[in-house]
Amino acid sequence: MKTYTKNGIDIELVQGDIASQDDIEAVVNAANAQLRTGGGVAGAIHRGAGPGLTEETRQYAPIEPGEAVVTGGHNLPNAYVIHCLGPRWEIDTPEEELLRRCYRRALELAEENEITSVAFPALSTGAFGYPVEEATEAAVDEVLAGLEGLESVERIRFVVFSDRDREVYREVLDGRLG
Ligand code: AR6
Repeated sequence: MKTYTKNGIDIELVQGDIASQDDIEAVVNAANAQLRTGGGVAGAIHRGAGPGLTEETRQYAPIEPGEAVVTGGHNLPNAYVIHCLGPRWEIDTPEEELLRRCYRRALELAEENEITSVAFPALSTGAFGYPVEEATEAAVDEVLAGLEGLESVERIRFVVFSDRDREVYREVLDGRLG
């Protein structure tokens, strides 16, 4: 794990499984519009949470790109899941604005629920096809832009799956915060 600090907030970079972040209060799901299970992050989160999660999300579906909703964590080691629908590359436009809105809305929901720690996967960069370099810059810049307004959130973690994604995040975070 690599840790950076800005505005008194810890920003962490971890390589691993979003469904195994047991020291984090809220994990973010790379959701689909129906808020059901799927591949990648959504599959891992729904498997870890169990069927109670789908029962809870049903009332909120469908959501639009850029939107987010919060639920309990059920059988996950986290109290909350914040479900974000990222944009599909070259389909949901403008992609950068919609992707940034996901990160912003997730942090707003964390604040409304007095959550202290949030872990984000690399939204939209898997099945949704958003190029990882551009997505990482948008993610990091939007999170950093929102730090000053945070009162309850003390720790934000980026969770990446692949070696390559770790390198991309590392480079962007070092460039902004190193
Ligand atoms: N933990 C952390 N990161 C992961 C994990 C995991 N367990 N699994 C994959 N990744 P994706 P999207 C990485 O496809 O692009 C779903 O099927 C992955 O390598 O999960 O927003 C939903 O149902 C990639 O870097 O999310 C939606 O339909 C990143 O997480 C759609 O895919 C995001 O990949 C959402 O697509």
